[in-house]
Amino acid sequence: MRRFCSTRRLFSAPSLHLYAALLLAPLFTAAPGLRAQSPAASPMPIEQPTVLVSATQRHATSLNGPWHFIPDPYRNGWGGWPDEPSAPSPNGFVADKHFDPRGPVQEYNWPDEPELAVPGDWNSQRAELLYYEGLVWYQRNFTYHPAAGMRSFLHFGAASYRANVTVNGKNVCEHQGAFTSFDCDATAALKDGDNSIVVAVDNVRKRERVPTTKTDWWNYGGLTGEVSIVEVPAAGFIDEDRLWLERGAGDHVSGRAHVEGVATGTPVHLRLPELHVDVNAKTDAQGIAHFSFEPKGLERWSPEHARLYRVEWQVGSDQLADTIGFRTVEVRGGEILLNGKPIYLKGVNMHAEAPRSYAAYPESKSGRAWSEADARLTLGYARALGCNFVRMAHYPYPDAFLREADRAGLLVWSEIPVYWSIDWTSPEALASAKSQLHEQILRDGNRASIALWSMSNETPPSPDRTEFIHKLIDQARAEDPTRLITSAMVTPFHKDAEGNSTATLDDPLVPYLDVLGYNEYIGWYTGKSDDAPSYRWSDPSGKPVIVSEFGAGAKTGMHGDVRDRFTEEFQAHLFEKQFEMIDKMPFVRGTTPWVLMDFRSPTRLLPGIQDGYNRKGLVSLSGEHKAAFEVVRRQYAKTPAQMTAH
Ligand code: GCB
Repeated sequence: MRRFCSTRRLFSAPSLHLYAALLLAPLFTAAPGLRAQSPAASPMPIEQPTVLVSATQRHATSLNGPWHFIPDPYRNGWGGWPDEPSAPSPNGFVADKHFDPRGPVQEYNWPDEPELAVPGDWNSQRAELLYYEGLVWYQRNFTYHPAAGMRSFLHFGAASYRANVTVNGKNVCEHQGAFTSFDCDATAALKDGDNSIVVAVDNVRKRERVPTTKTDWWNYGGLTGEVSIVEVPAAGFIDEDRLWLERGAGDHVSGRAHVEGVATGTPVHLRLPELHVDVNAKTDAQGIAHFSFEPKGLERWSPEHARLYRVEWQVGSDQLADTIGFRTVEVRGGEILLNGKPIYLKGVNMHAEAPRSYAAYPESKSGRAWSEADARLTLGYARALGCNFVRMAHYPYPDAFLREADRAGLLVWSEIPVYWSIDWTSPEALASAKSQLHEQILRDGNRASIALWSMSNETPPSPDRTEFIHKLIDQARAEDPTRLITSAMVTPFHKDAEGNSTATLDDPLVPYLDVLGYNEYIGWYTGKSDDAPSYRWSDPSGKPVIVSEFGAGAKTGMHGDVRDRFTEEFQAHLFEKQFEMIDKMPFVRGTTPWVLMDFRSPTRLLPGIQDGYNRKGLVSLSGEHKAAFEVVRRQYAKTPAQMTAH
């Protein structure tokens, strides 16, 4: 198995392999010193997880449901020193031992430990874990019968932030990054019959992690995505597949599939039955088969016509099916083009926060969203607002959200959690940002909805910051040249000669981006809502701009004057004035008000009003529309021409 399997790219260049290996090495390779201090460490080498693209489309054995858990603030479960080893020792909680009063000292007992629902963050399931940040051990038993000739991968939708996975006492993989999916090859550790899996999940915030120590959202911990076992033929299987429509005239579709474990020249079969496409290609020395064809009668995917096609891949006995839409996105001058035509992005910001009106498990109260039902409900609010676009702030969202966006015809801004002040000179932070970007592009590369990869949000300009993000931009362009690159930035305001507040969109990142995102909070953090229409904006780059955040807090049901903060009237009035200003900014090609729905944030403390929630939602967590919802809906009912007629 490849050591750095997760670093191989569909659009790879040889140099990329090398730098990815070097950069990701410190994250994933055990420091020799640490290993040496842990004499009881498992002798079995730990494989790095891979990303099985389209894993959720394969037949799988679900491991969702109740798992036992042990919160471990003193980190005893590692089974020895050091405090944070590269892998759990068999002396620790990974041992599926049962307490015996006459046996040796045993200070935990898995069958009697309490349970948490998986998927699910631990914070929202148990009052005593609401503020818990640290190490939690998860365990469950399951019966499994490995099929002959198959390899078995443990699929994790997301685990926040670091996960060490152990099967039957054997370490099978470690992953870092709270939001992206990963797959661990557990073939050698699984047994026929009863099995035990233990996952150490640690969500401690650290300076060198991405995101870092401060965010305006809850640091949900736990197995927050679905867990399953996915089987693929050992003789060879597709671990990456991607198809895309080329920019330019005609309907030219290109594609690639990587097949793991086969000889050069292995045939790969691709069918799109609705388009009567039936083509073959052979793997090259890297295991990649390249495709190129021009289907007749292709209907392009768009918000008005979210056409998806069934796609079937086959290599030997491995079969993989998906549904994929075909469209192009590009920038021409100051325009964003979808399928060659200018589009105005009527959007809204989101968090992957589950609404309270839907709970997959009765004991869960909102928390990190993960399911198709969460996606349908929240993206449904965006559709009701009249959106053709959502900004999935500030981190990669569950696969279910992107698939729902594909079906709902919502274009997507997808982001990595390079948020506020990252430790720009830390190699570990850069490696983490790169691996999260890589895993996101790998998993979501086939989603027609994703138009923009966002590299960052509100990062204070400095040469180190710009260099860090520039590296991410280079990586994103190399891994996916079919989408646009953006970042959400902020700009200071100055007074011009007439006393008007002015802003120039000239962040040092601008030259590297295709589309500029600018966040501003006129009327909330700066200035007065009524003054917004007098602000003067200039965009010297001529690039299209998305006003990527603007908004105000409002508690549902709180009413008062437009000058009273946290009333619905204040929020609605602010949006009216904002749209008056934005409609006069000729370079704006999209807006995403902050934010679709209220969400938990430990920094929002105002008693009786915030109570631990950011209240800038247009919708409350129980789904009630605030007055501002209607203001945004009315704005989005206008035609682009009405919005840009100055
Ligand atoms: C911002 C951030 C966003 C916050 C928001 C707020 O600028 O990008 O993450 O939640 O403001 O509510 O202050």
